[in-house]
Order: sequence, then C-alpha cells, then structure tokens
Amino acid sequence: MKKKVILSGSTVTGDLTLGNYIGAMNNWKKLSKDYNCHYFLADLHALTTAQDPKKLQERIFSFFAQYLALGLDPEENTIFVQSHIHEHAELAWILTCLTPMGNLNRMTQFKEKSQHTSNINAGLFSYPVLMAADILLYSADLVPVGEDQRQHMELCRDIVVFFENRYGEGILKMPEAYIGKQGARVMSLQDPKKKMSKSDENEKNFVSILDTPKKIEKKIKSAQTDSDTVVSFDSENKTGLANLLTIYSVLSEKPIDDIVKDYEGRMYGHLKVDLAELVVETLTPIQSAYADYMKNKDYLEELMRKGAVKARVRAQETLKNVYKATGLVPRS
Ligand code: ATP
Ligand code: LTN
Repeated sequence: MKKKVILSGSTVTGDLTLGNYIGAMNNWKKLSKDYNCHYFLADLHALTTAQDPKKLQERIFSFFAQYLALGLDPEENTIFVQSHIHEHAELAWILTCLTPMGNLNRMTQFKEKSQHTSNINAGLFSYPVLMAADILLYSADLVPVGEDQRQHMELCRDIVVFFENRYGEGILKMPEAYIGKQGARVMSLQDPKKKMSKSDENEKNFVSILDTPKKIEKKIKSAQTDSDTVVSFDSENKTGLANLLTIYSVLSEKPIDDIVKDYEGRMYGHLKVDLAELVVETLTPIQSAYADYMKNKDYLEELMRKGAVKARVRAQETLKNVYKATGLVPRS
C-alpha cells in the first residue's frame, strides 16, 4: 500500500523554541516511518515581516541545521526550502484569485499580528493562501500542526472547495489537520495565556532550543506561576504550572499524574529546578549536533539541493494539472 503523504513547515523567524519542538518537530520525527513525509522551511512566509537580507540567509542555513539536529533524517523525509520550489508562489497566486477577502478577514492570527506591527503588508494578509498552496502542491493527506494553525487549515480546505466549484474535482487533494493531543499548545513562560512563540519580542517568554543552560535555568525558574503551593494540574486556574507540567511530561515521557504524585508536599521551586535540568539534558545533544552541522555549510547546501530535487517531482505534477484545469498552458 502507498504511504499517506504528510507535509508541514515552520516559518524561518528567530530560532526554534521548546514550543516548536514539542508541538511540531518531535511529532514529525515519529511520523517518518509510517508516512511519506515532507518538511520544509517556510522562508517565503518569513518575508511577511521585514527581514535583514544577510540575517535571513544565515537563518535559513541555521534553520536547516536545527531541523537536522532535532532528528529529522533527510534520507527518510523530504526536507527542503520553500523558495527553492517556485511552484509554491505560482500556485499561491492562482489560489489567491479564488479566495474571497472576507474569508481572509476572519483569520485571527492576522488580526493579532497586525495589532503588533505597523508593517501590515498584503503578504501578511494573504499568508494563509500561500500556506494552502504549500499543502495542496504535494497533495498532502495530513498536515501535522499545533492548535494555532487550526483556522488556517480550515481555510485551506475551503480553498479546495472554491477550486472544485470553479474548475472541477480530482485535481486538488482535500487535506486534514493532524493535531497532537498533548503539547499542541505550549504556552509563553511569562504570560501563560498566550502561546510560546519564537518571534516574541520578550525572550523571557520562550526557551530557544539553542539557549545556554544558564539561560534555560533562569527562564524556567522565573516562569510565571500562581501563588498557591500545591502541585496539581489545572489548566484553567493554574495555567503557568499546567504548562510546565505538560513540558515535563512530554520530555520525560511520563504521565502528568505520575509527575504530580512525585511532587506531593513539595514546592513549585523543586519542580522548576528539575524541569530546567530535564530541558538542558534534552537540548544538550541537539545543540552539539547543531554546532557540527553549522561547521559544514557546503554539506547543508548539498542537502538543500537534494531535498528540492525530490520535492519538485510532486510539485510539478500538481501545478501541471492545475494549469490544465484553469486554462493556462502547462510548460513543456
Ligand atoms: P512565529 O512566532 O514566527 O509565528 P511560531 O513559534 O508560532 O513562529 P511557526 O513557524 O509558526 O512557529 O510554527 C511551526 C510549527 O510549530 C507549527 O506546526 C506550529 O503549530 C507549531 N507551534 C508553534 N508554536 C507552538 C506552541 N507554542 N506550541 C505548540 N506548537 C507550536
Ligand atoms: N503557517 C505555519 C507555517 C507553515 C505551514 C505551512 C505549516 C507555512 N506553510 C504548510 C504546515 C503546512 C505556521 O505554523 N505558522
């Protein structure tokens, strides 16, 4: 039987955080065996916010190295850079012409992001259409994402319907979001009502996977928790603590109830010290693998090239069919 196709990506901004690792890459790794997985670096998406060109280019290499260091195997998966496959931008344009403004106006991520920037460009607004193109280009069956992307996935499915109404069925595959049960929403350390985000201006809000042990300890010890002292899991009233317990549970692969029992009669401080140690232990080998990859840019470039060659096969096929359906003349 043919394996189902999986596709997911992360925007090339900042460095990956514990939230990305727990909510995304850690799950991506586990899917490699049973699915035909495509993981990409969304560098075109990064352009929706102003980028320093030199830094962006460095970051693309750094992100690629972070993917590899987190354990994504380029032999088992197709790992590539979005802008290396020009079909993403081409399909995005066709889908943009099918997407009503009203649907984009409802996107809560756009509303949130546009409140915090003076650079409200058309790319920021139509970002979810590019995301839909990323997914539909590979005829992905499943899209592993965190909870924050649920609305964009719904829009992607709506876009398939708009396309089918105009051009007919059987050309684009209807994808489904694949949202993990635990860790789908790791929260900010200082403001546990919002999600941990790598482009957060306040770096105390997140743990980057490249943070030094000292920084990690400091950030976790100063994580916001309530004034109670009894360790228990209550995501409504003890959001900060619940977040720390979730991170602990995913990294230690121990059920939350067992962790709560271990801390019976002990203070939050003990849990924080142990969690910081666990995070450092998890990230140390990742950081050393990252440093090794970053020493060899030629090797990274070679892997980017190979990934693009593999990815392009599916992308070209879909775009050709879309061109035919829309009345454009497919490239010979
Ligand atoms: P940005 O701050 O640039 O918007 P981000 O940290 O939200 O970035 P993305 O690149 O948008 O990260 O997302 C990459 C993947 O990580 C997506 O699947 C997303 O759902 C997931 N993800 C991001 N933040 C979290 C989080 N706090 N908890 C769980 N999953 C997350
Ligand atoms: N918008 C996503 C990143 C992203 C993505 C995708 C995820 C861009 N294109 C396609 C899955 C599939 C985000 O997580 N912010």
